[in-house]
Amino acid sequence: MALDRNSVPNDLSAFWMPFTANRQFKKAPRMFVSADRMHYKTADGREVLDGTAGLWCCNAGHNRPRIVEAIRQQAGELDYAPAFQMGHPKAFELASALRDMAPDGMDHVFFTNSGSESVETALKIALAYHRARGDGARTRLIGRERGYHGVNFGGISVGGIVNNRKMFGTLLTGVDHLPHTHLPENAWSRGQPAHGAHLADELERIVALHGAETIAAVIVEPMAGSTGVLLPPKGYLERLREICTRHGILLIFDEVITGFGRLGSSFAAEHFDVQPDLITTAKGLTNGVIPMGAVLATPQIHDAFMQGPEHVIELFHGYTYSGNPVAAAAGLATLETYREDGLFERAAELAPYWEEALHSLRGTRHVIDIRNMGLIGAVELEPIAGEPTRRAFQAFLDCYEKGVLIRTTGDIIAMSPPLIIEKAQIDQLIGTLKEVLDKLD
Ligand code: PXG
Repeated sequence: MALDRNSVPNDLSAFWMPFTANRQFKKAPRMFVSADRMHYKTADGREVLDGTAGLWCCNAGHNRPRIVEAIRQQAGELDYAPAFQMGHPKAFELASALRDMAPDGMDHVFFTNSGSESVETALKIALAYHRARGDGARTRLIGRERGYHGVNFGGISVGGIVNNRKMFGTLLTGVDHLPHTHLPENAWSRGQPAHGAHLADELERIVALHGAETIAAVIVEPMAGSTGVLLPPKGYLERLREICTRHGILLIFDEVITGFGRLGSSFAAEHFDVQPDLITTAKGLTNGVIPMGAVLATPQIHDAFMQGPEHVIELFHGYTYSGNPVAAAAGLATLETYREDGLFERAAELAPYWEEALHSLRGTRHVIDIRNMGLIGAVELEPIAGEPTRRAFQAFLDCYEKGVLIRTTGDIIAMSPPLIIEKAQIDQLIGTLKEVLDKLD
């Protein structure tokens, strides 16, 4: 198929696009028509360097033969099998492979189809776990300001991104929030910032207010991605863990972004050496190619459900597509690709180069902060007075015209390239951004 403007459909009206300025987009559409390794190709035939791994998900880059072939084969062999009361081999194989890759003690895997569903699943497992143990008064869920846990009702209730919440009514009750960890004194931090471990003590205040015996779980992103890359202050996650343990509260790490090598380790839990009770994943699990998510749980949680008569369903939860065969095949091929190419190690090796390149933007017009860890980076811009988000979005559009894809949230530019990125491509990404910022109003 010719990759020119003619391949853009004439009628864009039916598709109500997610998290998109629909009217603006449809006046000047930005269409990708193919992708390979580090690059997208646009409908007008240009190559665009993928500085964001799609939406933080294509960690192995695009069009990876092992994944493509696994999907093709699986679709021809077993396209679908009922997810309830029936099984198929690949879902079990993938669960085992995930367990083997996960931090010690995350032995059980519940499949979902997205990060949002993983979050709902983890919250429900946390509530049901306490109830199964006769501790059913533990119904409160604690999130954090600026947290992103997907877009379903549980997720936006514990989440702390105001625009994602305010249009949608009263949400879950019995939810409280920790303060976010973004402190001005941490500006220009490389890796984990020095200040802010004390913010975990706010959990003690919440416990004192409500009573530990009413609190089921705390959910946080070990590194907050969507809100604009907020690293956990040194000692913060450890203290959160300690307080949760002391009060019998489950700790959920939402690793939808941080899972699968983004920080240079398989999971953030391993990277920070803090053990949660539940981990939510999605995105990189299948390299973004097929929708799939998973919740990892400890034996303590899993085994609490494995009681009573054996013919009775233990957890009344699941999705038509939980462990879908084609998704499971994609997941297995993805994990093999990560391992075969040593991509998590590669991310760790590249991280210092990435850090230097990013921080070379210090002093560039409009830049007020830079943050990084692993192959993640954020460049925060001074907003235009009275017009928040506008400057960063213009930077996004200009970068796209110049052949690199970045992502913006508010006035923060976030970058998270596939873990296969080359140093010269890091230079191109950061160099283009600098060029764009230098010219931006
Ligand atoms: N938890 C976390 C921590 C996430 O980052 C979700 C849950 C929800 O996943 P699903 O698969 O339901 O979208 C996410 C998703 C961005 C961006 O640019 C971030 C996400 C999704 C799309 C864009 O920051 N995070």
